[in-house]
Amino acid sequence: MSQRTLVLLKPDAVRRGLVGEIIGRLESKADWRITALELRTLEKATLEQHYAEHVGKAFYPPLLDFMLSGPSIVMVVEGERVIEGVRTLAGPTDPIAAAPGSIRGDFGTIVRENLIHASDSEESAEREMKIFFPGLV
Ligand code: IDP
Ligand code: MG
Repeated sequence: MSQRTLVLLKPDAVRRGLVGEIIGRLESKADWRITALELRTLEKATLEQHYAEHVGKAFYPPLLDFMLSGPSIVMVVEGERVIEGVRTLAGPTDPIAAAPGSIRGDFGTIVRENLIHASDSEESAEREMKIFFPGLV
């Protein structure tokens, strides 16, 4: 089942020079391809839409500050079961709990700066792709 998902490489990943390493892992999965990609400093309004489900939580204001702190890579990845697949490659939200071999498990230590965002369902993917790539068909 071919799908599309919205992936962000967060400002920590860009600052630390991990873009090539992380994209390499995504590209190495059989049949997956990147169909849109941009290095972009995200706007506050965009992030407010993207993280709307987290408004009111204690981690929300510092999360937005962090996401505004430098450019991110914004991309769409397409391929077989890619929504669940990128979440698996990323690992769980807390990088210390994430298994070695996962992106968060290999490179992260603190929860906020966990390197990557990936849509968590078909519904989220559709919603998020429209936020970041409104022209995408
Ligand atoms: P996810 O990115 O694994 O889907 P969410 O629960 O949707 O995780 O949270 C969105 C992002 O907010 C996380 O990736 C992380 O950067 C940040 N975050 C979530 N929970 C916490 C927390 O308890 N402390 C600090 N930051 C958090
Ligand atoms: Mg999430």
